[in-house]
Amino acid sequence: MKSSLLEILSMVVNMKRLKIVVGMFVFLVLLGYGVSIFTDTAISRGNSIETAEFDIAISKDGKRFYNELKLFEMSNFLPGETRKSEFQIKNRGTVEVKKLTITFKVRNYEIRMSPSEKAVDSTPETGELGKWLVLKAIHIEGNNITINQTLNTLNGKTITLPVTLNPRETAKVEMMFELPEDAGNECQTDGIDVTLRLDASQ
Ligand SMILES: [Ca+2]
Ligand SMILES: [Ca+2]
Repeated sequence: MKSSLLEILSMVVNMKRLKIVVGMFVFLVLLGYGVSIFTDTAISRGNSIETAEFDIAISKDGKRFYNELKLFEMSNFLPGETRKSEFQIKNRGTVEVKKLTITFKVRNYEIRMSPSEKAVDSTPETGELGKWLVLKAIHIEGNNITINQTLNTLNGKTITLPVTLNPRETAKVEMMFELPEDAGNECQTDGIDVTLRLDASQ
């Protein structure tokens, strides 16, 4: 009696399952029929977005350009003398350089203490040339920027160069240095190490 009741119950459950399965089948078939209309798809492959190349380089003669290059070495500089350093900047990238700046980093040093220097210079470890040596001006592509500041004053300063550079274009730069006539013996046999950093931006 008990087992036949269980059999009936199990049949009822199976019937319900069957109904659900059949119902789902009918639903899916109907759904299939429902989307059976004209369709079309368009595909676009191989799209890409790449960034531009931003690259400036410097050269002394305009033949080969480098990311890092020593531009000048001036020795035996005398009071009253003016000297020029020339170099070129090139836009090696793929976009226009709209802003170009030059930043100075200056370090003074003593080469040695000459006898006449010893009399007036009490700091054998620290050079004094940067107190006297003046960057008079920067010429760049026909523009003249008057600077008239000592190298010590320029240390850490950034100057904007009034030039724009299209891709592959170069600009000629001249820097005029002067050691004033009244530069005294304290800067005899002194030296300055100058690092120039050029920054380009859009
Ligand atoms: Ca000194
Ligand atoms: Ca000195």
